[in-house]
Amino acid sequence: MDPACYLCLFFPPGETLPLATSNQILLRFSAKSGAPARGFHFVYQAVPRTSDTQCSSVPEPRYGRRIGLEFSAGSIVRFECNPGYLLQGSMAIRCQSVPNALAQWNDTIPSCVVPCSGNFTQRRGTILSPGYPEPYGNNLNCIWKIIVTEGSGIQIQVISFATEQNWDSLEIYDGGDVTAPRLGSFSGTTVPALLNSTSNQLYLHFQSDISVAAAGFHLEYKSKVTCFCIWLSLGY
Ligand SMILES: [Ca+2]
Repeated sequence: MDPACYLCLFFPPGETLPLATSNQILLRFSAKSGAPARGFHFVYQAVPRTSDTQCSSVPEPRYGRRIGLEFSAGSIVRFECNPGYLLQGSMAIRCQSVPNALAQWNDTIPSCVVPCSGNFTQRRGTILSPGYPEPYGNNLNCIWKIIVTEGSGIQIQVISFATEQNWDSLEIYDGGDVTAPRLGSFSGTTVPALLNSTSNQLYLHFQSDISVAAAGFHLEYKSKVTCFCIWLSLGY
């Protein structure tokens, strides 16, 4: 016992007190005159109550959503990510009862991440810089390919763009690889709002150097059926 204390209670740093049995807890602190002591620092956390037939509640993944509100044994909760993000982990988890123990989910909650590469074949899509909306990492070398139906073109709309000027750049090629004509090389914050391909493929290459990052980018693309415009002009 610390001789400076009239009565001291010691908890080793990092020790967790037993879980409260209700949703309320009362802490009362009083000090009598005498020598001061160092005091205390607690952190508390609300913990979902579980039972042998009830799993812990499941939060929404960051940049995604949870589908399902039943957390009882046998229930399944599914997950989806926002456009541009890829689900890492299980798409669905199941609450299962455990003999003589609390019910538990059969897997951990997945996360939604931005991949540093990918092939896009849908008519519309979202391309984000890794980590978006947080700053991207250093030493990145990411490649995304967009391939839509032959005969279609691709239009990219730049929703936001910010990279380290001159050192981190996004290059867009009007075709399937770097041998295709370059549609543009973008760095800093100046980018045209719309970019149009002449073919049905685009190749995007993002490179960041060893230091200093920025918020990155958010691009939306859609395929444009060029023949449709001709039909319209012909009155079909
Ligand atoms: Ca940089």
